Amino acid sequence: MKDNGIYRRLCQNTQNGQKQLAVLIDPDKVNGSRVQQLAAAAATAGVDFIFVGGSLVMNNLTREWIHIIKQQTNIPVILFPGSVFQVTDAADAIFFLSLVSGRNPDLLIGQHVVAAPILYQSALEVMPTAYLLIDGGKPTTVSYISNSAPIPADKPQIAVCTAMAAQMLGMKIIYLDAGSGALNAVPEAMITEVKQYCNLPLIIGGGIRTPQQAAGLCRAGADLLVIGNALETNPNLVFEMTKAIKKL
Ligand code: 1GP
Repeated sequence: MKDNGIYRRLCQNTQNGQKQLAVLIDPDKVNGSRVQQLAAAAATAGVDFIFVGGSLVMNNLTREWIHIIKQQTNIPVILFPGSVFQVTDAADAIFFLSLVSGRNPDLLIGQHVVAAPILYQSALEVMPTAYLLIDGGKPTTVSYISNSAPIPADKPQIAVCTAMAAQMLGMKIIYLDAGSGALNAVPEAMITEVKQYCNLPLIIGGGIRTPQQAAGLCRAGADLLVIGNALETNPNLVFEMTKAIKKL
């Protein structure tokens, strides 16, 4: 298995209490010039990671967009794939996501078996990640496509037990996602409780729109925030977002 230093960097920043920001680029929601603009803004703002992927992707542009990103910046690019079709070794690493909040065997282990031989031969760093879908106030593409129920937002104990089990199974990252375009981000109380019981890097995404909200989620215990929609429509928001979390 490859070590491109990505997981080590995530852990180091987490241990140092340095809050991190990732820009999520969904290949379908942007065109080439928007990708270029987002990557350039991310580089200037000091963003930590760029994620590329989506739960349902119609255009086969993942590889092309990563090449554009790589021309703009050397920020590590991590695949955030909705399916095995999005795997490309143009990126530096991949979240090997297991949808542990759901009970769909294909997304717990099935797709992983199909992807394993491809990943084995690729240059990607593979990061085993427990992916927990949290109810964000409306149905999202990921809940529909994954055919799985999200964890209710007012049941932090379910998230805690799920994250604990994932850590005991040897997963290396916990990712709580309210889903792209969620009305409500993951509740701060849930983040705090999960962080209390798990000492893995904690990623939070879905429905994050303002710097104030981002700061609150970091104070609650998030180590890395992921923002997609809000930056796709306004790339310059990345400057305020990084300022808000880096000063914590
Ligand atoms: C990634 O689902 C998030 O984890 C992205 O959500 O597009 O709402 O920022 P937004």
